[in-house]
Amino acid sequence: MMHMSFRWYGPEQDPITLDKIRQIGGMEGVITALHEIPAGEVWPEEKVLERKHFVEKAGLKLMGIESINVHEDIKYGANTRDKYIENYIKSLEAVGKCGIHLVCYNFMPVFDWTRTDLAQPLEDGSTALGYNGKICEGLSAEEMFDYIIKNSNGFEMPGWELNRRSEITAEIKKFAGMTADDLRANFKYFLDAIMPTCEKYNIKMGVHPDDPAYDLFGLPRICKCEEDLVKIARMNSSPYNGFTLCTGSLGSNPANDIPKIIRNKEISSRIHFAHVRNVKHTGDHQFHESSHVSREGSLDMYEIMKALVEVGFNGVVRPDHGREIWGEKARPGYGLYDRALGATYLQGLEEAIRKDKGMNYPDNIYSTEQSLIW
Ligand SMILES: [Mn+2]
Repeated sequence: MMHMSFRWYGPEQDPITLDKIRQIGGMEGVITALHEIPAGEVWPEEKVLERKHFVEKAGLKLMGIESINVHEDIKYGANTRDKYIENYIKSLEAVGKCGIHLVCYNFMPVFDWTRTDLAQPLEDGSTALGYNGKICEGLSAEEMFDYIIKNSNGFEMPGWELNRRSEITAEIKKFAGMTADDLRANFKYFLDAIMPTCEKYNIKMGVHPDDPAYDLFGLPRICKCEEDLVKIARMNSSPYNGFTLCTGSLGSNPANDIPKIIRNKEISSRIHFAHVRNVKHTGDHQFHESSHVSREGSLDMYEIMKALVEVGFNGVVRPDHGREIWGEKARPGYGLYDRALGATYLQGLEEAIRKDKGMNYPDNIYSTEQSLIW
C-alpha cells in the first residue's frame, strides 16, 4: 500500500502545526526540508536529526526530504560545480545517517513552479493557484517581475521573491543559449556523481517534473513529458535514480497521459514518491488547480491511483497543492484543509481499488508489520 504524507515547512516557517497534521485520517508522516539552508550549502547532520526528533515527538514519521535544492552552478555546468556537488553529497550523507531514505529535488533552471495567480477565485468561493500562459509566455523575467509586483496582493511566489529580481535576471542570462541536451548532460554529470552515495545510504532520489510542463522564459526544461522521463531513467542505471511523479505538474499539459506514463516500464519501477493532485484546464496553456476530486478537474484520479496500484507502487504519496477553503489564509497551495480532504480522498480511492482486486489493505497503518519498509 501507499504511505500517506503531508508536506510541512518546519516549525519556524509553517503555520500548520504537527498536531493538526497528526489528526488527518491515515496520515503517517511528513515530508520536510531545512528551508533555512540555501542551495549549495551543507546540511548539518545534527540539524537533520533535530528535525527528525521534532517530527517523531508529535507521533509522525519523517518520511522524506523535499527538497535538497540543486545549486544553479550544477545546472549550467559552471566550473565551480564540483564543489557544490561535493556539498550535495555531504547533505545526502547527513540525511542518510539519520535514517531518511527519500529525497525529492528538481533540475529546473532558475525557477520552481510558476503561476500567474496565487488566489484565483473559483465558483464555489474558494481560491486556487492559476496559470495563464497568455500573461507570462513571451515575457522577459523583468517583465514577469513587474507583473507580479502589480498583481500579487502581497503574496510572494516561491522563486519569484522580489529581492531576487537582479539575481534572477543574472541567473537567466547564464542559461542563454543552453539547449535541453546541454542541460541533460549536466544532469547526468550530477547523477553519476551522487548515485554511489545514494546506494551506500539507501536514498531514493525522486526528480520532480517541471511545472508547468512546457518551456518558459527561454529556459530549457527536461522533465516535462514521458519521453523526458525515459531519457532521465537512461542517464544512470541505478534504481535510486528515480522520479517524483507529480500528477498536477505533468497534468498541466493535457498531452501528458499520466496513467500511461506511470505504466511505462522504464518509469514505473523508478517512481519513488508520488504527488497526487488535480488541475482543471480552461484553455490552451491555461489552467487552475482544483480540489483533488476527479470530476472537479481534468484528471481522472481513479485511473491515476489505479495505475499506481497496478505497477506496485508502495512508496510515499502526498496530496499536493490544495485550494484555500473555509476562510483559511495559508501559504499559497499549502493550506491545511483542502490538502487534508485530498489525503483522505486518495486513501479512499486506494482502499477501493485494492479491495476490489482482492489485494491486501492493512487495517492498521501504525502496526510494525505494515509500516514503511525501505
Ligand atoms: Mn508536485
